[in-house]
Amino acid sequence: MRKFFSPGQLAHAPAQELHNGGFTAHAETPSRAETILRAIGGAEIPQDRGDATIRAIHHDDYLAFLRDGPARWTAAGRPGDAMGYVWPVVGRRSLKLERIDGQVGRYSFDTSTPLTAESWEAAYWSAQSVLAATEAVLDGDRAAFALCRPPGHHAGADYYGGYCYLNTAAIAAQAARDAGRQRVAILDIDYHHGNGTQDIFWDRGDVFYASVHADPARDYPFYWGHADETGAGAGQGTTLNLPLPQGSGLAPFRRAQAQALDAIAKFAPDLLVVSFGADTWEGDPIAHFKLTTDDYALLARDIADCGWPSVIAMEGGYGVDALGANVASLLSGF
Ligand code: SP5
Ligand code: ZN
Repeated sequence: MRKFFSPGQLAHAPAQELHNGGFTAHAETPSRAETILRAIGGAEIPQDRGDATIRAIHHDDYLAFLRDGPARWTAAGRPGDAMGYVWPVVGRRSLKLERIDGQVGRYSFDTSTPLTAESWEAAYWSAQSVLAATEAVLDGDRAAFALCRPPGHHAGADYYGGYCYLNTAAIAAQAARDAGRQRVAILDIDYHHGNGTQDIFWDRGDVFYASVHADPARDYPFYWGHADETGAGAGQGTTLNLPLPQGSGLAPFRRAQAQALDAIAKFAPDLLVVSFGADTWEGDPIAHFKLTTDDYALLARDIADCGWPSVIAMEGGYGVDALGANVASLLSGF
């Protein structure tokens, strides 16, 4: 299987995140990518395929903010990485905000995701990695892996959060649509609900989004991912959320994934994007499922058995000691 990663994805390294009332070390570290690369025997460096597909998913003003926000934050005299401290309550208006402080709240939704001077470059190359993997699959490969880091599934069309800035799974799906694939499905098996992906395709009938994740009644991102969220308009019925309780291991996870795959089979996709998070691993420091390293190979075989050409995009996974083995296990199952 071809695998893609760019060294341009490494420099992004926020110092800390604000969580549970205090600052802690940022969990989404460059070492995550390094340990995965070692375990999978390296990766190809993607070519630069430009920003057309990125701009088809994300708003231009949002992309400009990702690029220019850190320099404006520094110019405003702020020390450290840019991070919001005021957010619009749902339904409040977003007016023409001039100060960086207002804009950073306008374009983000949590305190886990500082915006650094290196964030844009890393997110851009993370998107290039998934575009390269998508092209490989469009050209006939059964499956390809993009080591997306920073991850993507929490980023919406005009917001970042959850360690995510550009939605790589959405960019892959859009690239497949633009290449003429009529129906694309996204299977999201990160521990957390992929709120950004859901939002992006909420009212589109051409992209099916199915997610198995920790019940947002108890887990991040809380405000999305509940079972009654099913899409709207042309996308009514093309969102499927399968929340599971904390502590879930292989049996309930595999059943839920099978339910997602059944729904995707009825949709009959031309191509599948797998948003793969290894934060479902039993030892993950910020999550609470009980999958083992061997379980990933089994879950991957269940997906591969469906026979859809598949782009695998890396999402979360913070137990760095086992992260490489967990990713290698998943890829071996494919
Ligand atoms: C892609 C992905 O898995 N994003 C997950 C974002 C979850 N952020 C909320 C929880 C933050 C917990 N931070 C603990 C830091 C320990 N140093
Ligand atoms: Zn996650």
